Amino acid sequence: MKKITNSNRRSFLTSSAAIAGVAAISSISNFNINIAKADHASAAPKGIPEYIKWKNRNALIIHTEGTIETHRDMIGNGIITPIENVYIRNNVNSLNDQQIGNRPDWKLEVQGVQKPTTFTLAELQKMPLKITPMVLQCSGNGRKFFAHGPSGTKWDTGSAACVIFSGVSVKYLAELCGGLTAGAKFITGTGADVPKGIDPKEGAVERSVPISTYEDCLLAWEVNGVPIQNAHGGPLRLVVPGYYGINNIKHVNKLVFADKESDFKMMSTRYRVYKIGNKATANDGTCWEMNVKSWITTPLTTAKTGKVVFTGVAFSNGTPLKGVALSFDEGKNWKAAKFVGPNLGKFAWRQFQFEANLEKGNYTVASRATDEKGSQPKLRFENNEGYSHNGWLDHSVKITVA
Ligand SMILES: Nc1nc2c(c(=O)[nH]1)N[C@H]1C(S)=C(S)[C@@H](COP(=O)(O)O)O[C@H]1N2
Ligand SMILES: [Mo]
Repeated sequence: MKKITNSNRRSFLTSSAAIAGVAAISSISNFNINIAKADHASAAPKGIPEYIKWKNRNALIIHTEGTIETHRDMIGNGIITPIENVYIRNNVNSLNDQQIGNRPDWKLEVQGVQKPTTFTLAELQKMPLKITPMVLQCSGNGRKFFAHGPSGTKWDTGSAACVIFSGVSVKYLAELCGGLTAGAKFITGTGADVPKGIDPKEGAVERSVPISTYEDCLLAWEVNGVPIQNAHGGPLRLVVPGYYGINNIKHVNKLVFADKESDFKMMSTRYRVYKIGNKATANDGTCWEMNVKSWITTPLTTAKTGKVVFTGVAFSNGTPLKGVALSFDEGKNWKAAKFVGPNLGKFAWRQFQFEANLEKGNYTVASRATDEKGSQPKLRFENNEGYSHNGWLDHSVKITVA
């Protein structure tokens, strides 16, 4: 087993930057009713796997049974992505109702605190609420642009969404358990969706994030105002705002505060950012904080001459956004777009718009977001697995104006 040394470890963001409800008991039964509706809609639309038949077929690109993305222009214009349109990425099949059992009885074990305690969902739901609008994005979003053909789903822009998670603060829970044990440097969450017949160390989704996320993390049971569906990790999900999708553990049943990262494969060698052709090691950067990113969502192919309104989204790891600019000449000149709609907090994305007056012709239009730490780079950062792509050139759109 590889010895893990944490001192020289950095999140990919850092390394790439260097290179370039308080639910009353009575309402818990309603939770079950809502879930039943969502997970048991009458018939699955064509091409939609049975376990997510409640999803909006028109909004989705089905890569495989467990990897489904949102069309670039189907995230909606209301900042928050409708849950029927939100992407799905499963390493392991989602738990079904039978595996989950009676939802209020779902158990979460908390360790690495003064008084290790196991809580039920019903108990968590009586605690003070923490509500966080945030971007959920797979670390492989944009992988389709990598020319070396990395294995894994060839996501375009659609393994990303902006959603609102509601639950209880991880810090609140730890304090209820007498506080952290001395020397806690990481928060580790484990999913109950352990593949059958495989050593959990090899197959279970267990990830660690730095203790610096302590104040932001939550254990969520609702998304966009409804109980978290099975496919999105119900009944309880660890949410780490500003961090890539994989750190947001679905079906979480264990939370550990420790001085070391998990030695499970999902942490030690998966989701590592390393040179093309190399093998992953636990010393390569891991997919933690998201880098600053934006993309245009409409128009994507054609427009009429005259006034053309470009719309898109921009976000960061929580570092305040300064703005978004558009270029029609591959980055020689940039013009400021304006943000529209309310700011839902540092972890949510902002929608931007830009009005252009365009004559007949072909245009390549790029968007570039800037936060207080810097701007999106022009090019992707090449890496074996095709992670963390935030280059503006690949994400530009080619529009024919007629
Ligand atoms: N337990 C568990 N958590 C998980 C996963 C999983 O397969 N099992 N997939 C991860 C990955 S890679 C991503 S991108 C997000 C996807 O979340 P979504 O399917 O709700 O959109 O969940 C993460 N959390
Ligand atoms: Mo992911």
